Amino acid sequence: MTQQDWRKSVVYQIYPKSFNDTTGNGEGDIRGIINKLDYLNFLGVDYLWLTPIYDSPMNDNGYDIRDYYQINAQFGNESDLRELVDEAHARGLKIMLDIVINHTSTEHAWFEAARQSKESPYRDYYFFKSSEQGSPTNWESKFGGNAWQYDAQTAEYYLHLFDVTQADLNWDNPKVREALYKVINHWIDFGVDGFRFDVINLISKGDFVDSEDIGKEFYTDGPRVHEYIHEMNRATFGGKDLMTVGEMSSTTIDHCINYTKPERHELNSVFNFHHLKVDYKDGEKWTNEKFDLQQLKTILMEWQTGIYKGGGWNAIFWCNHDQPRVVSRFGKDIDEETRQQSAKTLAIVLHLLQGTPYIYQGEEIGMTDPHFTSINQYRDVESLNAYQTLKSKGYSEAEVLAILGQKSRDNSRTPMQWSADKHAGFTTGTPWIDVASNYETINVEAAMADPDSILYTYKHLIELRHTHDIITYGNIVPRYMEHPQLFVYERHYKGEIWTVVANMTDTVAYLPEDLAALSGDTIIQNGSVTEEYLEPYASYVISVEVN
Ligand code: TEU
Repeated sequence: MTQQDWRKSVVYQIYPKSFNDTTGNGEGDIRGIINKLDYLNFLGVDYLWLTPIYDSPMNDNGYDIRDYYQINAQFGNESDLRELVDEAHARGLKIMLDIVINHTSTEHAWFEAARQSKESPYRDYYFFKSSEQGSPTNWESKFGGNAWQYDAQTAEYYLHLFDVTQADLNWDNPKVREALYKVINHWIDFGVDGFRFDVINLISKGDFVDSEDIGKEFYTDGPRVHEYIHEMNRATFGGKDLMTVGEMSSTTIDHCINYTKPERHELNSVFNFHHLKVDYKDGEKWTNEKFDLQQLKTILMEWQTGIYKGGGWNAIFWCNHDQPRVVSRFGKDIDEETRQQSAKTLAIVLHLLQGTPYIYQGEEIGMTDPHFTSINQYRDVESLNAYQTLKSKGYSEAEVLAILGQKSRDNSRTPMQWSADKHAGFTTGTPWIDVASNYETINVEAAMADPDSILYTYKHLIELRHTHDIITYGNIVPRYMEHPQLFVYERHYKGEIWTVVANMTDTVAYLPEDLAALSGDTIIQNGSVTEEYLEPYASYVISVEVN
Protein backbone atom coordinates (compact mmCIF):
# COMPACT_ATOMS: atom_id res chain seq x y z
CA MET A 1 0.00 0.00 0.00
CA THR A 2 1.36 3.41 -0.84
CA GLN A 3 1.51 5.85 2.04
CA GLN A 4 -1.86 7.53 2.38
CA ASP A 5 -3.22 10.18 4.68
CA TRP A 6 -4.36 8.37 7.85
CA ARG A 7 -7.61 10.28 7.56
CA LYS A 8 -8.58 8.12 4.60
CA SER A 9 -8.23 4.92 6.61
CA VAL A 10 -10.87 2.43 7.63
CA VAL A 11 -10.36 0.44 10.83
CA TYR A 12 -11.53 -3.10 11.48
CA GLN A 13 -11.98 -4.05 15.12
CA ILE A 14 -11.08 -7.55 16.26
CA TYR A 15 -12.23 -9.05 19.55
CA PRO A 16 -9.64 -11.84 19.64
CA LYS A 17 -11.51 -14.05 22.08
CA SER A 18 -14.38 -14.41 19.59
CA PHE A 19 -12.59 -14.12 16.25
CA ASN A 20 -10.99 -17.43 15.29
CA ASP A 21 -9.79 -20.33 17.42
CA THR A 22 -6.87 -22.43 16.15
CA THR A 23 -6.26 -24.53 19.27
CA GLY A 24 -9.72 -25.97 19.81
CA ASN A 25 -10.03 -24.56 23.33
CA GLY A 26 -13.15 -22.58 22.39
CA GLU A 27 -11.47 -19.16 22.51
CA GLY A 28 -9.97 -17.23 19.65
CA ASP A 29 -6.25 -16.56 19.46
CA ILE A 30 -3.58 -14.53 17.66
CA ARG A 31 -2.80 -17.32 15.18
CA GLY A 32 -6.49 -17.29 14.34
CA ILE A 33 -6.14 -13.66 13.31
CA ILE A 34 -3.06 -14.42 11.21
CA ASN A 35 -5.08 -17.08 9.35
CA LYS A 36 -7.70 -14.53 8.41
CA LEU A 37 -5.45 -11.72 7.20
CA ASP A 38 -6.16 -12.51 3.56
CA TYR A 39 -9.85 -12.10 4.21
CA LEU A 40 -9.28 -8.73 5.88
CA ASN A 41 -7.07 -7.71 3.01
CA PHE A 42 -9.81 -8.68 0.57
CA LEU A 43 -12.24 -6.50 2.50
CA GLY A 44 -9.80 -3.65 2.02
CA VAL A 45 -9.49 -2.18 5.50
CA ASP A 46 -6.32 -0.33 6.52
CA TYR A 47 -5.93 -0.86 10.27
CA LEU A 48 -6.81 -3.73 12.57
CA TRP A 49 -7.56 -2.73 16.15
CA LEU A 50 -7.14 -5.63 18.55
CA THR A 51 -8.92 -5.33 21.89
CA PRO A 52 -6.48 -6.06 24.77
CA ILE A 53 -4.21 -9.05 24.24
CA TYR A 54 -2.07 -8.62 27.37
CA ASP A 55 -1.80 -10.90 30.37
CA SER A 56 -5.05 -10.62 32.29
CA PRO A 57 -7.27 -12.59 34.65
CA MET A 58 -9.99 -11.81 32.07
CA ASN A 59 -12.66 -10.63 34.50
CA ASP A 60 -13.41 -7.96 31.91
CA ASN A 61 -12.03 -9.88 28.92
CA GLY A 62 -8.64 -8.21 28.93
CA TYR A 63 -9.62 -4.69 30.02
CA ASP A 64 -8.20 -5.78 33.37
CA ILE A 65 -4.48 -5.90 32.62
CA ARG A 66 -2.15 -7.82 34.93
CA ASP A 67 1.04 -7.26 32.95
CA TYR A 68 1.37 -4.71 30.15
CA TYR A 69 4.46 -6.44 28.76
CA GLN A 70 3.19 -10.01 28.51
CA ILE A 71 0.83 -11.55 25.98
CA ASN A 72 -2.20 -13.32 27.39
CA ALA A 73 -1.33 -17.04 27.19
CA GLN A 74 -4.89 -17.78 26.02
CA PHE A 75 -4.17 -15.75 22.90
CA GLY A 76 -0.62 -16.98 22.23
CA ASN A 77 2.77 -15.49 22.88
CA GLU A 78 5.01 -12.67 21.79
CA SER A 79 6.29 -14.47 18.73
CA ASP A 80 2.71 -14.96 17.54
CA LEU A 81 2.17 -11.23 17.86
CA ARG A 82 5.47 -10.60 16.06
CA GLU A 83 4.27 -12.80 13.22
CA LEU A 84 0.89 -11.10 13.15
CA VAL A 85 2.48 -7.66 12.87
CA ASP A 86 4.90 -8.82 10.17
CA GLU A 87 2.27 -10.71 8.18
CA ALA A 88 -0.12 -7.75 8.45
CA HIS A 89 2.59 -5.37 7.26
CA ALA A 90 3.41 -7.65 4.35
CA ARG A 91 -0.19 -7.14 3.22
CA GLY A 92 -0.24 -3.39 3.80
CA LEU A 93 -2.37 -3.81 6.93
CA LYS A 94 -1.54 -1.94 10.11
CA ILE A 95 -2.03 -2.99 13.71
CA MET A 96 -3.47 -0.88 16.52
CA LEU A 97 -3.25 -2.07 20.12
CA ASP A 98 -5.72 -1.27 22.85
CA ILE A 99 -4.11 0.61 25.74
CA VAL A 100 -5.96 0.39 29.04
CA ILE A 101 -4.31 2.89 31.36
CA ASN A 102 -7.13 4.37 33.38
CA HIS A 103 -6.94 1.27 35.56
CA THR A 104 -5.12 -2.01 36.02
CA SER A 105 -6.24 -5.39 37.24
CA THR A 106 -6.02 -5.75 41.02
CA GLU A 107 -3.69 -8.65 40.16
CA HIS A 108 -1.17 -6.23 38.62
CA ALA A 109 2.13 -6.22 40.58
CA TRP A 110 1.70 -2.48 41.32
CA PHE A 111 -1.65 -3.04 42.97
CA GLU A 112 -0.51 -6.12 44.83
CA ALA A 113 2.38 -4.10 46.28
CA ALA A 114 0.15 -1.09 46.94
CA ARG A 115 -2.41 -2.98 48.96
CA GLN A 116 0.25 -4.47 51.29
CA SER A 117 0.78 -1.34 53.35
CA LYS A 118 0.15 2.38 53.48
CA GLU A 119 3.90 2.90 53.22
CA SER A 120 4.29 0.96 49.98
CA PRO A 121 6.00 3.04 47.26
CA TYR A 122 3.13 1.88 45.03
CA ARG A 123 0.41 3.05 47.40
CA ASP A 124 -0.20 6.28 45.55
CA TYR A 125 -0.22 4.59 42.16
CA TYR A 126 -3.91 4.12 43.02
CA PHE A 127 -6.57 5.95 45.04
CA PHE A 128 -6.76 4.58 48.55
CA LYS A 129 -8.85 6.57 51.01
CA SER A 130 -9.82 6.07 54.61
CA SER A 131 -13.36 6.76 55.66
CA GLU A 132 -15.06 6.41 59.01
CA GLN A 133 -18.60 6.23 57.70
CA GLY A 134 -18.54 3.75 54.83
CA SER A 135 -17.51 4.57 51.27
CA PRO A 136 -15.45 7.76 50.82
CA THR A 137 -18.00 9.04 48.26
CA ASN A 138 -21.32 7.88 46.84
CA TRP A 139 -19.92 7.41 43.31
CA GLU A 140 -21.19 4.39 41.44
CA SER A 141 -19.17 1.89 39.46
CA LYS A 142 -20.14 1.75 35.77
CA PHE A 143 -20.70 -1.95 36.27
CA GLY A 144 -23.04 -1.47 39.25
CA GLY A 145 -22.58 -0.90 42.99
CA ASN A 146 -20.43 1.64 44.81
CA ALA A 147 -17.15 2.65 43.14
CA TRP A 148 -15.09 2.17 46.31
CA GLN A 149 -14.02 -1.22 47.58
CA TYR A 150 -12.99 -1.73 51.19
CA ASP A 151 -9.64 -3.47 51.52
CA ALA A 152 -9.34 -5.06 54.96
CA GLN A 153 -5.55 -5.40 54.94
CA THR A 154 -4.99 -1.68 55.44
CA ALA A 155 -8.55 -0.74 56.34
CA GLU A 156 -8.95 1.70 53.45
CA TYR A 157 -11.06 1.89 50.31
CA TYR A 158 -9.73 1.90 46.74
CA LEU A 159 -11.45 3.44 43.72
CA HIS A 160 -12.70 1.32 40.82
CA LEU A 161 -14.87 3.09 38.25
CA PHE A 162 -15.39 -0.28 36.53
CA ASP A 163 -15.25 -3.80 38.00
CA VAL A 164 -14.03 -4.28 41.56
CA THR A 165 -10.96 -6.01 40.04
CA GLN A 166 -10.12 -2.91 37.94
CA ALA A 167 -8.45 -0.36 40.23
CA ASP A 168 -8.14 3.22 38.95
CA LEU A 169 -4.62 4.52 38.51
CA ASN A 170 -3.59 7.85 40.02
CA TRP A 171 -2.41 9.95 37.09
CA ASP A 172 -1.58 12.83 39.40
CA ASN A 173 1.42 10.77 40.47
CA PRO A 174 4.21 11.50 37.94
CA LYS A 175 5.68 8.04 38.51
CA VAL A 176 2.46 6.46 37.24
CA ARG A 177 2.52 8.56 34.10
CA GLU A 178 6.16 7.74 33.48
CA ALA A 179 5.54 4.00 33.93
CA LEU A 180 2.60 4.12 31.52
CA TYR A 181 4.54 6.05 28.87
CA LYS A 182 7.19 3.36 29.10
CA VAL A 183 4.53 0.76 28.29
CA ILE A 184 3.40 2.69 25.20
CA ASN A 185 6.99 3.18 24.03
CA HIS A 186 7.64 -0.52 24.44
CA TRP A 187 4.85 -1.33 21.98
CA ILE A 188 5.93 1.44 19.61
CA ASP A 189 9.38 -0.14 19.56
CA PHE A 190 7.76 -3.51 18.96
CA GLY A 191 6.45 -2.08 15.70
CA VAL A 192 2.73 -1.52 16.07
CA ASP A 193 1.08 1.27 14.08
CA GLY A 194 -1.38 2.86 16.44
CA PHE A 195 -3.32 2.79 19.64
CA ARG A 196 -6.87 2.89 20.90
CA PHE A 197 -6.90 4.40 24.39
CA ASP A 198 -9.53 2.94 26.68
CA VAL A 199 -11.69 5.47 28.60
CA ILE A 200 -8.86 7.98 28.35
CA ASN A 201 -11.03 10.96 29.32
CA LEU A 202 -11.50 9.52 32.82
CA ILE A 203 -7.83 9.62 33.85
CA SER A 204 -7.86 12.94 35.70
CA LYS A 205 -9.94 12.75 38.84
CA GLY A 206 -11.21 15.92 40.46
CA ASP A 207 -12.51 16.33 43.98
CA PHE A 208 -13.49 13.26 45.92
CA VAL A 209 -16.85 14.46 47.17
CA ASP A 210 -20.39 13.13 47.03
CA SER A 211 -22.25 13.47 43.76
CA GLU A 212 -25.86 14.29 43.06
CA ASP A 213 -25.58 11.75 40.28
CA ILE A 214 -23.16 8.81 40.00
CA GLY A 215 -19.92 10.80 40.28
CA LYS A 216 -19.27 11.34 36.56
CA GLU A 217 -18.95 15.11 36.85
CA PHE A 218 -15.83 14.74 38.99
CA TYR A 219 -13.76 12.66 36.59
CA THR A 220 -15.26 12.91 33.06
CA ASP A 221 -12.99 15.17 30.99
CA GLY A 222 -11.41 15.90 34.38
CA PRO A 223 -9.38 18.95 35.41
CA ARG A 224 -5.94 17.92 34.07
CA VAL A 225 -7.00 15.53 31.30
CA HIS A 226 -5.79 17.64 28.37
CA GLU A 227 -2.48 18.34 30.09
CA TYR A 228 -1.92 14.61 30.65
CA ILE A 229 -2.89 13.53 27.14
CA HIS A 230 -0.67 16.22 25.68
CA GLU A 231 2.20 15.09 27.89
CA MET A 232 1.62 11.46 26.85
CA ASN A 233 1.63 12.50 23.20
CA ARG A 234 4.97 14.28 23.61
CA ALA A 235 6.50 11.41 25.58
CA THR A 236 5.37 8.61 23.27
CA PHE A 237 3.59 8.57 19.89
CA GLY A 238 3.66 12.27 19.03
CA GLY A 239 5.38 13.14 15.76
CA LYS A 240 5.56 9.47 14.71
CA ASP A 241 3.50 7.77 12.03
CA LEU A 242 1.03 6.24 14.49
CA MET A 243 -2.72 6.52 14.49
CA THR A 244 -4.44 7.18 17.81
CA VAL A 245 -8.04 7.14 18.91
CA GLY A 246 -9.31 7.90 22.38
CA GLU A 247 -12.42 6.35 23.83
CA MET A 248 -14.30 9.21 25.46
CA SER A 249 -17.04 8.39 27.90
CA SER A 250 -19.93 10.93 28.23
CA THR A 251 -17.81 13.68 26.72
CA THR A 252 -18.64 16.97 24.93
CA ILE A 253 -18.03 18.31 21.43
CA ASP A 254 -15.82 21.08 22.77
CA HIS A 255 -13.60 18.67 24.66
CA CYS A 256 -13.39 16.40 21.63
CA ILE A 257 -12.29 19.28 19.43
CA ASN A 258 -9.55 19.96 21.94
CA TYR A 259 -8.57 16.29 22.15
CA THR A 260 -8.11 16.09 18.39
CA LYS A 261 -7.14 19.49 16.97
CA PRO A 262 -3.74 18.74 15.42
CA GLU A 263 -2.04 21.81 16.86
CA ARG A 264 -2.81 20.72 20.42
CA HIS A 265 -0.82 17.47 20.04
CA GLU A 266 -3.18 15.23 21.93
CA LEU A 267 -4.87 12.49 19.85
CA ASN A 268 -5.83 11.94 16.21
CA SER A 269 -9.45 11.06 16.83
CA VAL A 270 -12.12 10.22 19.37
CA PHE A 271 -15.01 7.86 19.96
CA ASN A 272 -18.07 9.30 21.61
CA PHE A 273 -21.23 7.38 22.44
CA HIS A 274 -24.06 9.89 22.51
CA HIS A 275 -25.62 8.53 19.31
CA LEU A 276 -25.76 5.07 20.86
CA LYS A 277 -27.91 6.17 23.77
CA VAL A 278 -31.00 6.82 21.65
CA ASP A 279 -32.57 3.61 22.92
CA TYR A 280 -31.99 4.46 26.58
CA LYS A 281 -34.86 5.71 28.74
CA ASP A 282 -34.05 8.95 30.57
CA GLY A 283 -30.37 8.04 30.42
CA GLU A 284 -30.93 4.50 31.70
CA LYS A 285 -29.37 1.76 29.57
CA TRP A 286 -31.12 -1.25 31.16
CA THR A 287 -34.54 -0.69 29.60
CA ASN A 288 -36.37 -1.93 26.52
CA GLU A 289 -36.80 1.42 24.86
CA LYS A 290 -37.30 1.62 21.06
CA PHE A 291 -34.66 3.74 19.35
CA ASP A 292 -35.50 7.30 18.43
CA LEU A 293 -34.56 8.05 14.81
CA GLN A 294 -34.94 11.81 15.18
CA GLN A 295 -32.59 11.82 18.12
CA LEU A 296 -30.11 9.61 16.30
CA LYS A 297 -29.98 12.02 13.34
CA THR A 298 -29.80 15.08 15.55
CA ILE A 299 -26.94 13.78 17.67
CA LEU A 300 -24.93 12.46 14.74
CA MET A 301 -25.29 15.71 12.84
CA GLU A 302 -24.50 17.89 15.84
CA TRP A 303 -21.25 15.99 16.28
CA GLN A 304 -20.47 15.89 12.57
CA THR A 305 -20.88 19.60 12.03
CA GLY A 306 -19.50 20.59 15.43
CA ILE A 307 -16.28 18.59 15.17
CA TYR A 308 -15.78 19.53 11.52
CA LYS A 309 -16.17 23.26 12.19
CA GLY A 310 -13.91 23.06 15.22
CA GLY A 311 -11.13 21.39 13.26
CA GLY A 312 -11.27 18.11 15.19
CA TRP A 313 -11.68 14.53 14.00
CA ASN A 314 -14.38 11.93 14.72
CA ALA A 315 -14.31 8.18 14.76
CA ILE A 316 -17.58 6.99 13.19
CA PHE A 317 -19.10 3.68 14.18
CA TRP A 318 -22.28 1.76 14.90
CA CYS A 319 -20.76 -1.27 16.57
CA ASN A 320 -18.06 -2.36 18.95
CA HIS A 321 -17.54 -5.04 21.59
CA ASP A 322 -19.64 -3.06 24.10
CA GLN A 323 -22.65 -2.46 21.86
CA PRO A 324 -25.46 -4.63 20.48
CA ARG A 325 -25.36 -5.42 16.77
CA VAL A 326 -26.51 -2.48 14.68
CA VAL A 327 -28.69 -4.47 12.28
CA SER A 328 -30.74 -5.72 15.23
CA ARG A 329 -30.71 -2.28 16.83
CA PHE A 330 -31.26 0.45 14.23
CA GLY A 331 -32.19 -1.92 11.40
CA LYS A 332 -34.29 -5.09 11.48
CA ASP A 333 -33.21 -8.73 11.50
CA ILE A 334 -36.69 -10.27 11.31
CA ASP A 335 -36.22 -11.83 7.86
CA GLU A 336 -33.35 -12.21 5.39
CA GLU A 337 -34.47 -9.53 2.97
CA THR A 338 -35.00 -6.90 5.66
CA ARG A 339 -31.76 -7.81 7.40
CA GLN A 340 -29.79 -7.36 4.20
CA GLN A 341 -31.52 -4.16 3.17
CA SER A 342 -31.24 -2.51 6.55
CA ALA A 343 -27.64 -3.59 7.14
CA LYS A 344 -26.56 -2.14 3.80
CA THR A 345 -28.37 1.14 4.33
CA LEU A 346 -26.88 1.51 7.79
CA ALA A 347 -23.45 0.91 6.28
CA ILE A 348 -23.99 3.51 3.54
CA VAL A 349 -25.28 6.15 5.96
CA LEU A 350 -22.31 5.68 8.28
CA HIS A 351 -19.49 5.33 5.77
CA LEU A 352 -20.33 8.53 3.93
CA LEU A 353 -20.01 10.57 7.13
CA GLN A 354 -16.95 12.63 7.98
CA GLY A 355 -14.37 10.90 10.17
CA THR A 356 -12.67 7.52 10.47
CA PRO A 357 -15.05 4.56 10.09
CA TYR A 358 -14.73 1.50 12.30
CA ILE A 359 -16.12 -1.90 11.34
CA TYR A 360 -16.56 -4.36 14.17
CA GLN A 361 -15.94 -8.02 13.31
CA GLY A 362 -19.03 -9.58 11.75
CA GLU A 363 -20.70 -6.24 11.07
CA GLU A 364 -19.57 -6.56 7.45
CA ILE A 365 -21.70 -9.70 7.02
CA GLY A 366 -24.63 -8.29 8.96
CA MET A 367 -24.22 -10.42 12.08
CA THR A 368 -27.21 -10.03 14.42
CA ASP A 369 -27.76 -10.12 18.16
CA PRO A 370 -27.91 -13.80 19.20
CA HIS A 371 -31.32 -13.41 20.89
CA PHE A 372 -30.29 -15.49 23.91
CA THR A 373 -33.11 -17.04 25.91
CA SER A 374 -31.40 -17.97 29.19
CA ILE A 375 -29.18 -16.14 31.68
CA ASN A 376 -26.82 -19.13 31.44
CA GLN A 377 -25.86 -17.98 27.96
CA TYR A 378 -24.47 -14.67 29.20
CA ARG A 379 -20.82 -14.22 30.17
CA ASP A 380 -20.21 -10.48 30.57
CA VAL A 381 -19.61 -9.18 34.10
CA GLU A 382 -21.67 -6.08 33.35
CA SER A 383 -24.65 -8.16 32.15
CA LEU A 384 -24.45 -10.56 35.07
CA ASN A 385 -24.41 -7.63 37.50
CA ALA A 386 -27.32 -5.98 35.69
CA TYR A 387 -29.26 -9.25 35.87
CA GLN A 388 -28.90 -9.30 39.66
CA THR A 389 -29.75 -5.63 40.04
CA LEU A 390 -32.85 -5.83 37.85
CA LYS A 391 -34.05 -8.98 39.60
CA SER A 392 -33.60 -7.32 42.99
CA LYS A 393 -35.72 -4.40 41.73
CA GLY A 394 -38.58 -6.83 41.14
CA TYR A 395 -38.38 -7.39 37.37
CA SER A 396 -39.50 -10.84 36.22
CA GLU A 397 -37.07 -13.28 34.58
CA ALA A 398 -38.72 -12.68 31.21
CA GLU A 399 -38.45 -8.90 31.56
CA VAL A 400 -34.79 -9.07 32.53
CA LEU A 401 -33.98 -11.39 29.65
CA ALA A 402 -35.76 -9.07 27.23
CA ILE A 403 -33.67 -6.15 28.50
CA LEU A 404 -30.38 -8.07 28.34
CA GLY A 405 -31.40 -9.32 24.90
CA GLN A 406 -31.54 -5.73 23.74
CA LYS A 407 -28.62 -4.20 25.64
CA SER A 408 -26.05 -6.78 26.74
CA ARG A 409 -22.48 -6.38 25.55
CA ASP A 410 -22.53 -10.13 24.85
CA ASN A 411 -24.74 -9.37 21.84
CA SER A 412 -21.60 -8.45 19.95
CA ARG A 413 -19.27 -10.95 21.58
CA THR A 414 -20.64 -14.18 20.11
CA PRO A 415 -18.21 -16.01 17.82
CA MET A 416 -17.44 -14.70 14.37
CA GLN A 417 -19.47 -16.62 11.81
CA TRP A 418 -17.05 -17.93 9.22
CA SER A 419 -19.00 -20.74 7.60
CA ALA A 420 -22.01 -23.05 7.87
CA ASP A 421 -19.80 -25.66 9.58
CA LYS A 422 -20.29 -26.64 13.20
CA HIS A 423 -19.85 -23.65 15.55
CA ALA A 424 -19.77 -21.44 12.47
CA GLY A 425 -16.21 -22.58 11.74
CA PHE A 426 -15.00 -20.57 14.74
CA THR A 427 -13.68 -23.51 16.77
CA THR A 428 -13.44 -27.29 16.73
CA GLY A 429 -14.03 -27.26 20.49
CA THR A 430 -16.84 -25.79 22.54
CA PRO A 431 -17.13 -22.03 22.10
CA TRP A 432 -16.78 -19.97 25.30
CA ILE A 433 -20.08 -18.28 24.43
CA ASP A 434 -22.84 -19.61 22.19
CA VAL A 435 -22.75 -18.97 18.46
CA ALA A 436 -25.84 -17.16 17.13
CA SER A 437 -28.19 -19.80 15.74
CA ASN A 438 -28.43 -18.10 12.33
CA TYR A 439 -24.80 -18.94 11.38
CA GLU A 440 -25.83 -21.37 8.65
CA THR A 441 -27.26 -18.46 6.66
CA ILE A 442 -25.12 -15.60 7.96
CA ASN A 443 -21.44 -16.37 7.51
CA VAL A 444 -18.37 -15.15 5.66
CA GLU A 445 -18.26 -18.05 3.21
CA ALA A 446 -21.84 -17.44 2.06
CA ALA A 447 -21.27 -13.68 1.89
CA MET A 448 -18.13 -14.05 -0.23
CA ALA A 449 -20.04 -16.24 -2.70
CA ASP A 450 -22.86 -13.71 -3.16
CA PRO A 451 -21.93 -10.52 -5.02
CA ASP A 452 -25.08 -8.88 -3.63
CA SER A 453 -24.16 -9.56 -0.02
CA ILE A 454 -23.68 -7.00 2.72
CA LEU A 455 -19.97 -7.83 2.62
CA TYR A 456 -19.63 -6.40 -0.89
CA THR A 457 -21.40 -3.22 0.15
CA TYR A 458 -18.79 -2.74 2.87
CA LYS A 459 -15.99 -3.54 0.45
CA HIS A 460 -17.39 -1.03 -2.02
CA LEU A 461 -17.74 1.67 0.66
CA ILE A 462 -14.10 1.20 1.69
CA GLU A 463 -12.99 1.50 -1.93
CA LEU A 464 -15.05 4.66 -2.34
CA ARG A 465 -13.35 6.24 0.68
CA HIS A 466 -9.94 5.38 -0.69
CA THR A 467 -10.68 6.80 -4.12
CA HIS A 468 -12.93 9.84 -3.48
CA ASP A 469 -11.48 12.64 -1.38
CA ILE A 470 -14.89 14.17 -0.89
CA ILE A 471 -15.70 11.45 1.68
CA THR A 472 -12.67 12.30 3.77
CA TYR A 473 -12.37 16.04 3.33
CA GLY A 474 -15.80 17.27 2.26
CA ASN A 475 -17.89 19.61 4.35
CA ILE A 476 -21.03 18.06 5.77
CA VAL A 477 -24.49 19.59 5.44
CA PRO A 478 -27.52 18.02 7.14
CA ARG A 479 -30.81 18.06 5.19
CA TYR A 480 -34.43 17.26 6.02
CA MET A 481 -33.62 16.84 9.68
CA GLU A 482 -37.32 16.78 10.58
CA HIS A 483 -38.23 14.05 8.08
CA PRO A 484 -39.68 11.11 10.03
CA GLN A 485 -38.19 8.40 7.79
CA LEU A 486 -35.35 9.78 5.73
CA PHE A 487 -31.78 10.39 6.80
CA VAL A 488 -30.37 12.89 4.30
CA TYR A 489 -27.10 14.77 4.22
CA GLU A 490 -24.74 16.32 1.71
CA ARG A 491 -20.99 16.33 1.35
CA HIS A 492 -19.45 19.31 -0.45
CA TYR A 493 -15.96 19.36 -1.92
CA LYS A 494 -14.25 21.10 -4.86
CA GLY A 495 -17.33 21.83 -6.94
CA GLU A 496 -19.06 18.55 -6.25
CA ILE A 497 -21.99 17.71 -4.00
CA TRP A 498 -22.80 14.18 -2.90
CA THR A 499 -26.26 13.69 -1.49
CA VAL A 500 -26.85 10.70 0.74
CA VAL A 501 -30.52 9.68 0.97
CA ALA A 502 -31.62 6.78 3.14
CA ASN A 503 -34.96 5.41 4.19
CA MET A 504 -34.25 4.32 7.75
CA THR A 505 -37.63 2.64 8.25
CA ASP A 506 -39.54 -0.48 7.22
CA THR A 507 -42.20 1.44 5.30
CA VAL A 508 -42.06 3.20 1.94
CA ALA A 509 -40.74 6.78 2.13
CA TYR A 510 -41.85 9.40 -0.39
CA LEU A 511 -39.17 11.78 -1.60
CA PRO A 512 -39.48 15.53 -1.10
CA GLU A 513 -39.70 17.30 -4.48
CA ASP A 514 -36.19 18.69 -4.71
CA LEU A 515 -34.68 15.30 -3.94
CA ALA A 516 -36.90 13.66 -6.52
CA ALA A 517 -35.71 16.24 -9.08
CA LEU A 518 -32.02 15.73 -8.33
CA SER A 519 -30.15 14.23 -11.25
CA GLY A 520 -26.53 13.21 -11.33
CA ASP A 521 -24.30 10.16 -11.11
CA THR A 522 -25.30 7.40 -8.77
CA ILE A 523 -22.33 6.50 -6.61
CA ILE A 524 -23.94 3.63 -4.75
CA GLN A 525 -27.48 2.37 -4.34
CA ASN A 526 -29.24 -0.15 -2.16
CA GLY A 527 -32.74 -1.47 -2.82
CA SER A 528 -35.47 -0.05 -4.93
CA VAL A 529 -35.46 3.67 -5.58
CA THR A 530 -37.87 5.44 -7.92
CA GLU A 531 -38.27 9.14 -8.67
CA GLU A 532 -41.06 9.27 -6.14
CA TYR A 533 -40.19 6.96 -3.32
CA LEU A 534 -37.71 4.69 -1.59
CA GLU A 535 -38.68 1.17 -0.59
CA PRO A 536 -38.12 0.16 3.05
CA TYR A 537 -34.45 0.60 3.99
CA ALA A 538 -33.48 1.67 0.46
CA SER A 539 -30.78 4.29 0.02
CA TYR A 540 -28.57 5.96 -2.54
CA VAL A 541 -25.79 8.45 -2.98
CA ILE A 542 -25.89 10.81 -5.93
CA SER A 543 -23.13 13.11 -7.15
CA VAL A 544 -23.81 16.47 -8.78
CA GLU A 545 -21.26 18.90 -10.25
CA VAL A 546 -21.93 22.43 -9.09
CA ASN A 547 -19.57 24.47 -11.24
O1 TEU B 1 -15.60 0.83 27.90
C1 TEU B 1 -15.92 2.01 28.55
C2 TEU B 1 -17.34 2.26 28.81
O2 TEU B 1 -17.65 3.05 29.66
C3 TEU B 1 -18.40 1.60 28.05
O3 TEU B 1 -18.41 1.45 26.75
C4 TEU B 1 -18.97 0.51 28.86
O4 TEU B 1 -18.71 -0.76 28.39
C5 TEU B 1 -20.45 0.76 28.88
O5 TEU B 1 -20.65 2.05 29.34
C6 TEU B 1 -21.11 -0.17 29.79
O6 TEU B 1 -22.47 0.18 29.82
C7 TEU B 1 -14.28 0.43 27.88
C8 TEU B 1 -14.16 -0.88 27.14
O7 TEU B 1 -14.54 -0.69 25.81
C9 TEU B 1 -14.98 -1.90 27.86
O8 TEU B 1 -15.02 -3.13 27.18
C10 TEU B 1 -14.39 -2.06 29.22
O9 TEU B 1 -15.19 -2.93 29.98
C11 TEU B 1 -14.28 -0.72 29.96
O10 TEU B 1 -13.73 0.30 29.16
C12 TEU B 1 -13.37 -0.84 31.14
O11 TEU B 1 -12.05 -0.99 30.76
